[in-house]
Formats: sequence, structure tokens, C-alpha cells
Amino acid sequence: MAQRDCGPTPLNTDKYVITSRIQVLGGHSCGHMFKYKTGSVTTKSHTTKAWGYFLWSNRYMYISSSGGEGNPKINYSFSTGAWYKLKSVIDGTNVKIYINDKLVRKITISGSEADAKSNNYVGIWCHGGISSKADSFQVSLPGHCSALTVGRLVKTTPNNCVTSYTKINTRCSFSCPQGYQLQGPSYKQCGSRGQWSDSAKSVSCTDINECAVSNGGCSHKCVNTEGSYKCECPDPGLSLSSDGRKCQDINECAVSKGGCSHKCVNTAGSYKCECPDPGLKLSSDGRKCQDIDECAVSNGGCSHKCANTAGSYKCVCPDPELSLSLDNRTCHAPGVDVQCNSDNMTIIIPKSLLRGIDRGASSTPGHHMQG
Ligand SMILES: [Ca+2]
Ligand SMILES: [Ca+2]
Repeated sequence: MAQRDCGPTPLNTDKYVITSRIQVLGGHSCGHMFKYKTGSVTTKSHTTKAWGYFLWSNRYMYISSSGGEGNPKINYSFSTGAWYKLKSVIDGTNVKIYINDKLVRKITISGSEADAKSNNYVGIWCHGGISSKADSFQVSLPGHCSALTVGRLVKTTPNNCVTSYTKINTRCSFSCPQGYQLQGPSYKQCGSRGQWSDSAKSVSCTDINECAVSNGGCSHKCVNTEGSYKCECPDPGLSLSSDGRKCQDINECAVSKGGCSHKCVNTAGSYKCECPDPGLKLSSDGRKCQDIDECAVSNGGCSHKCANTAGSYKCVCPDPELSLSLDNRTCHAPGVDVQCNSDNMTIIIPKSLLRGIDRGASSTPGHHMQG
């Protein structure tokens, strides 16, 4: 024999109704037990402190009215494979047994604790080793609704409407934690027939997708999470402000000049290094300013010697007789003038520069040489 505790037991009452369905597939079958103490029937066969009944051998009902199995045994004919509705109405020591809504037997149970008003365990009970089936087990209390079943996270008011029987006319209200939305009715009411309103409708809490409305108030990325959400800043140059919603620029230049060797310029979402001197250029690391060798290209535009310097360069005239002209690039001898026209060129050289080359020529200052 196997037995099963069902419903919210123990019941602290001696008035209740058990209903279920059974399908008879073997010689022995199933039935109801009531007012038994846990453990009292799993080792002994339906004996002390347990009362109930089961169907047997297609022709009998085995009742225990005084703790002894099959006392009384009554004739009851039933068919293999058919489903039967069982209903047991317990009112103190008086028990009415209904099968398919028809009163089959009225019994009075007796024995130690048969009149117990507390710790009344009830169960569905099938003989061991057979394949008979039972389902739809329910226990109801007159004037009460059975305990409600609601989804995870659903809060109920009063909170015992999900753990115990609730009196008729009581309203059980539902709510969800922050970040969750209630699915189903906001309350159920225990009706006069011991049935909850909207009894077929499920009640659950589901996550709210806060990002679906106005991007959750996030300035950039909104990430929905179970029971909450968060704003994220997709750019490494941005950080979440203290309101947790807005991404704000990080001033990278505030710390160690952003790693720049010379000038750091903060920008929205980033920063950059700059080289304030035209003779410097940013190296490939984007941070260090390095000298440009202006002399490497076209001799820096110098007519003679080009000298590179840190951050700049200069043209140098190798001969002490020469000096830089105003363009700082061309070396020329002071006093020498060159005049060009379409047919000829006139070069004026001060005598002092000729160093005796003019000895064999005219000694007139400002001598003209024609080329
Ligand atoms: Ca959410
Ligand atoms: Ca920045």
C-alpha cells in the first residue's frame, strides 16, 4: 500500500471535503485517507489512527471505520479502465462517501483520535504494486477557499492566502517588487461557494523592460536586466555621471597632461596631444612631439648650409664674407647687387671684395663689368 500526503496538511479542523479522480487498472485500487498521523500507515497496513477506504477487485469497497482494513467491506461494482470521481465529506466522526456524485455510504469512524480536531492529515492512497491512477486531488474546507497558487515573486495581501485556507469573502491582493509588472488579475476574492474569483487565471510577476520607454532615460546605451536596468557608456572617453544615466566626457588632460609631451587638448569623448611649435611634429604614438629635420627636404630652402636645431632650423653662410639676407635663407655678400633684364645681367661688386682682382683693370670705383 502506498499513500501520499496532499494539499496543505495538517488540517487544524475536523470539517473538510476531499475530492479526486481515480482510474482502476488492477484488482486493488485507490481511495481517500483522512485523519491519519504521518507515518502511521506507511509501515502498517491501514491500521491504527488512520481511516479511509479503497476500491478492490471490481466488486468491493474496503472501508476502515475503526482502524481495521476492510471493516466494513461492502459490495460496490466498478469497471476496469474507467475513471471515477471520489468525494469524501468529513464532519467530525461522520463521513459521507460519494462516487460519481452519488452518496455510496455514510459511516461513523471510531477509535483513538478519530475525533481529532487538529493535525488531521489527508491523502490519496493506492494499493502498492498496481498501476491504478489518481489525480485532481483537492481538499476544501466548508466556508473557505483553498490556498492560492501564484507565480514566483508575487506578493500577496494577506500573505497567508497562499499558505492556508482563506475564509469566504476574503480578498487576496497581488503585487510585484519594483522592476516587475503584475500579469493577471490584481486580486482574487473567495466566493460564497468556496471558489476563488478568476480561479483559472494565473498570477505572475514579469520583468519590466525599462529600456523600451525613452531609452530608460539613458543618454547613451540602455541595458535591461532582470528586475532592473542600467545605463552604459559605449565610449572609453565617457564615464557615467552620478545620476547613473548621463555619459559625460572624461577630461583626460587633468591627469599627467593625458601623457602628452607638450600640449593636451581635451575633446568631447576623447582628447588629443598637440605640438605648439611649427618645428615639432607629433610622433606616431600621438603623444610625444619630435623635432622636424627641415634640412632633409630641399636643404631647408637654404642657399648654402642648413643647420637643424631642436624645434627649428637655420640657414648658415659658410664664408665670413657672406651674410644671410632678409629671407634668412640666402647668403649674399653685402654691397653686391645683381640686376637682370631680358638681354643681360649686371652684377655690382664692391671693390673691397675683389682683393686685388681689379689691379689690372680700371681703378674707378663702381667699375662696370659687362657679361
Ligand atoms: Ca528590467
Ligand atoms: Ca575628453
